[in-house]
Amino acid sequence: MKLTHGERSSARGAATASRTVKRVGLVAALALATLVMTGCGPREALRFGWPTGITPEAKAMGHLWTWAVIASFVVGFMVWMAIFIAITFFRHREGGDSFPRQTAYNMPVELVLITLPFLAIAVLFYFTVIVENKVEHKTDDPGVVVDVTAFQWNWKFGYDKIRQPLAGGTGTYTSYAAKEGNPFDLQAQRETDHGHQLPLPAGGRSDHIRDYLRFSSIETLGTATEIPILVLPVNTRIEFNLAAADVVHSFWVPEFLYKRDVMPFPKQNHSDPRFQVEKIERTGAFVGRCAEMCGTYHAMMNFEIRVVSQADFNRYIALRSNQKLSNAAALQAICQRPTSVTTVPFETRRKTGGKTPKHLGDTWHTELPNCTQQATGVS
Ligand SMILES: [Cu+2]
Repeated sequence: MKLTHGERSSARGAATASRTVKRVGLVAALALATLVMTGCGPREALRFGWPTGITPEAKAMGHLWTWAVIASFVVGFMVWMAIFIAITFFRHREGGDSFPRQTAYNMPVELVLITLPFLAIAVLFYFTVIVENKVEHKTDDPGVVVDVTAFQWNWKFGYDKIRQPLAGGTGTYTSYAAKEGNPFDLQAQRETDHGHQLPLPAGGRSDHIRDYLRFSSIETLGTATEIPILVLPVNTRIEFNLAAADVVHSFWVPEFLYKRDVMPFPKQNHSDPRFQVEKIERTGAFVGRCAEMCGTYHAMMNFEIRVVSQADFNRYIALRSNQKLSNAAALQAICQRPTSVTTVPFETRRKTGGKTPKHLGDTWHTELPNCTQQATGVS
């Protein structure tokens, strides 16, 4: 049987349509396969690449991000459809007028096109402000106040004050802030005690102008051979008080989904150096990094946050303050891995002989196996 011209072209049209359906099906199948093969669950996929948050603030930001991306997809889909309709149904036809019907000054259309984007902005703005207020919220009674000092190119952590009991209520604060003497002398003394002279935080200048820097009787100092581990209690409000001894750094813990610039002279730079997290919801080890380009070894300016139970944290502080144990020794005494499990110190020698360790341990389970806790020296 012979096909007429019209029948032949409609048959061709049907073939093209089925090919398009096949292609769309293939793309959808590939997308699904990618999702399944990467082991992503729906929750994982909806985070669109963000880390799992470990604070209520991080969770709120994660949800805002998820909904903002979904909203962008909806708007994007509407725009793509509008483009598709325009290029499909309103294309120039053979023998048609040179201009299609013009619809400028169509009031209802203009109003819709102005109102819709403003609505989208207003909704995004509203939820952004709600989440921002939650993230920036501070109370007067955090469980632990930590002093963070960033310097080229490492970190120093000190415990400014700790409330007892840690869990809620009106406890009393114990302060570990070093009040007497020139803090730079204290620092120099400590570094000499350590066995070898290290440069002072303020680039070796023992000047007195950096009076915003804080020093504590319990400090953890990162060096070229040791990643500083900041030990914190789980389920406790923590305040971070940031200060830079030299240039601008940035305090970033990816699992907090939050970073804040660490400024020298915060007052003169009109910056608020304090922020709080309501609580860290789980124990474990979490890497922290400098997120502001601060010089040659910026990329190696890593630290670790080690979250332990409140009882272990109390023991850790007692061991460090009463028995003057080092950070590593105190960690070991509370049955925690004494060195970082999330990152390694930067090897400054050119040849490492491939000795950089790859597997440091389980970041979710940092307890030492078969370990009994050491006495804290207090009853
Ligand atoms: Cu830095």
